[in-house]
Amino acid sequence: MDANIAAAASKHPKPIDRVFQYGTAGFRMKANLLDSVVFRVGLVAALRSRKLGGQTIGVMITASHNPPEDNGIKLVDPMGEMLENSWEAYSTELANAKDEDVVTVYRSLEERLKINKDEQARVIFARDTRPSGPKLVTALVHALEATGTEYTDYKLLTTPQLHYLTRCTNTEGTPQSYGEVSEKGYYEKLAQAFARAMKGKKTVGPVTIDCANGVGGPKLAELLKFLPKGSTGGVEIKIINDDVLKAEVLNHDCGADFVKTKQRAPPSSKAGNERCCSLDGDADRLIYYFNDPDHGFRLLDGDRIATLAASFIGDLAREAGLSQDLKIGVVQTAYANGASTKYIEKTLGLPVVCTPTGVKWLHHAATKFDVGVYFEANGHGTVVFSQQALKAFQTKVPESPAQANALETLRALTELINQTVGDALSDMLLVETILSHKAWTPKEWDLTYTDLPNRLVRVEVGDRNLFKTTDAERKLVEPQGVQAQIDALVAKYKDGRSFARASGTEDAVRVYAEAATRSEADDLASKVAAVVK
Ligand code: NG1
Ligand code: ZN
Repeated sequence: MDANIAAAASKHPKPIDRVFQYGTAGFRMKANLLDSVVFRVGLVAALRSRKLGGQTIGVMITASHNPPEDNGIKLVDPMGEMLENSWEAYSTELANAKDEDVVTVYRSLEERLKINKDEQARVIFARDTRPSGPKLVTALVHALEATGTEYTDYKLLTTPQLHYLTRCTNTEGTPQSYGEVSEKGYYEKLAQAFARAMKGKKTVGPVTIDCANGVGGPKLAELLKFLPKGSTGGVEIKIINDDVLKAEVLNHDCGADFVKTKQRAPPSSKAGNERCCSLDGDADRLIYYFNDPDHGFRLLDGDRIATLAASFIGDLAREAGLSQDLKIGVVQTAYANGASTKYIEKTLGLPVVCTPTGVKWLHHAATKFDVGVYFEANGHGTVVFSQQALKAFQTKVPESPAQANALETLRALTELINQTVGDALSDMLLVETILSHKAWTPKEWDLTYTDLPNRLVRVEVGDRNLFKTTDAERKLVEPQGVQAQIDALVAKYKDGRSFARASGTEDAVRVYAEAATRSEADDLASKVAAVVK
């Protein structure tokens, strides 16, 4: 086998002088630099599977919201979660090995991690619509074949679909079965759960969905075939930006990242005051928005989706007579708007936990609750339910028709929500369900609280690694003295809050600031940026 791995590795040489790092979103860069990385991640996937007794590991080739010429790769653990933290370092180690050392490092990891050499490795994989995808798949397959790994190529999928399939594969035939192991099984599960959760409620008008010209377009079209039709019990969906044939239009002037960072609708969106939403390039982020006749463009971001979901599930738990038994909480990052945090704590009366940036941290913190709602402001998130919550929804004997109703809706939500990872298609159906139950237009949703004006600035610095944080990235411990300067600035602004941290995905430091007025938020951000620079 060593000879096979060495021979295959030599077909995927590492670019000289490149240092790779498995970051928050796996490995991500210009696609033409990725060949060796993908090959080696294939080796890591095989090791990881064997370490876990032959459970199936997922591999996703995507660069999400990044431009079309980029690509990336990340690993999915058996229950559909992000790769366990310590393995990021092993992936990084193998990705940076010299070509001639690949086999040695592979064997050394096997030894250090006490991996059984005879265990059969199993991997499933998929990719998004980028033109570089098929060639990278070839590199991955070379690694899987050289290591005698059993694999299934699911071709084009959204990232959350691959997470779903990974979990289904590993739970098939057990009491924890997560669903049928097929793409069709995913659509059927979502569609049936949506029909149950809607309970014949009416959706208020159509929703326009911008698919970022990514893989979400064809997959949403497929999902539509399974969803109930008509505004009663169903939803009318208008799809825009679903061109996956022209490579250059992916994420260009459209998609969730565009809408969130530019704070405006895609130019292609002709929407009036009806609700619209945007997916990102691999359909794991979702952002809503609409044009308010009085106030113009209004963004309903991840914080809004979190508050909407938490309030709805909190109400249902109360109606079901379960609020005393279940701990419901919300997990955010420092980028969550301060007004949303206040709304959750004060109005909804729910606890909020803040974690560092990166979905794996949020997900982990959310599992500490019975119902853990987590979202990054950029629209990536989901809801996770504990075993105790799932059991309570199944076994609680209702004492009234209203209780029975609430319990049935809760059960449907546990099926509708993709609990493995943030999933734009599942999250969209969740939002549509909640708006229908509340008979809300986006305007009512928007009125639940008022965002504090805020500004996010990207600051180019000499060395971003000098910036070390604590307190869920809200405070700098290094460089020394910088935090004191930020604190002094913040103190001068009403409702002021600001922090600086090194980006995990770009070579820059990000400065976030919010304050009572637009001009104060801008002012605070630029002053903090000047301190950091
Ligand atoms: P970095 O570059 O570490 O700020 C960005 C996003 C995260 C997360 C990751 C992974 C912001 C401010 N940061 O991280 O929320 O989604 O990318 O995609 O949006
Ligand atoms: Zn994404």
